[in-house]
Amino acid sequence: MNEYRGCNWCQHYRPDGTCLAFHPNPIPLSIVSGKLKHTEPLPKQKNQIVYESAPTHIVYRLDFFREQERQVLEKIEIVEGDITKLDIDAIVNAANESLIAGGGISGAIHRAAGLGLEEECLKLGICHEGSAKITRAYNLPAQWVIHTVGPVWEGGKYNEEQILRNCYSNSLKLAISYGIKTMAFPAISTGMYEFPLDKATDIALNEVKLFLEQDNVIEKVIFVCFERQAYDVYQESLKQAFPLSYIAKPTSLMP
Ligand code: AR6
Repeated sequence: MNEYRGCNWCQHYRPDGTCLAFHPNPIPLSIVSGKLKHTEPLPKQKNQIVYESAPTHIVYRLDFFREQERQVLEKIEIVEGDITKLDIDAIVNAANESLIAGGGISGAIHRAAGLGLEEECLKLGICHEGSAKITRAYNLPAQWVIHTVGPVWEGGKYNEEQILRNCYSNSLKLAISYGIKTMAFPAISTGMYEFPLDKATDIALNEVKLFLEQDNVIEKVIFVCFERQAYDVYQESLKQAFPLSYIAKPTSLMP
């Protein structure tokens, strides 16, 4: 059976023959190297990593992506705790369509904010899945609450993943239109709505990353985990979403 040891640059194993360095739009290794087709190694490659000199423009491109990724990563934080305690511009509520207090995080936010929040929410009417609405935060330390309604997980057949993406992108768009610079997200839909946590954290990090790549207004996005287990899952997703920052840069392309 053919052995494959990974790309010269990211040195990461990709069974599909693409280079992780170019995630989320990976390109075939044969194009990255410009020479070898790494998915079908030559006999002399057996049991050794093959190094070859990289065309200058490829190295330049990789450095460019690494720097771009680093700038986005600096704006992301993952913390364990209670979102209602955060003294930042906005916290996001994993709400229900009527925006009234429920269990889980929406109950905690409404309790801490006081009745003013519910009164304002009632005036806003229905908030559909994937959409977001904004209110003042009343007794909370934050200034604003962005309410977004995640999908109920039903096995993934009803566009749940796209709806969850919309929750993140619509919350971020709304934040920008209110001049919000620092905001915190909970793990939307992963409680009562039963969206699988690992899928949800991948979506959350990738959607926020995509957004921050295009936007310079938001300075900090905090992912708040209520439990240690969620924190660990977020950390794993972070590595996947920012491969260039978590994979050691080869010191030399030629041994
Ligand atoms: N701070 C941070 N995260 C929290 C907090 C908190 N104080 N409390 C819970 N979480 P859920 P959903 C986490 O059920 O799945 C409500 O009743 C929790 O551990 O609050 O989107 C609404 O009214 C979980 O990871 O929201 C809706 O009816 C995540 O927040 C429905 O539940 C989301 O859990 C929404 O369900």
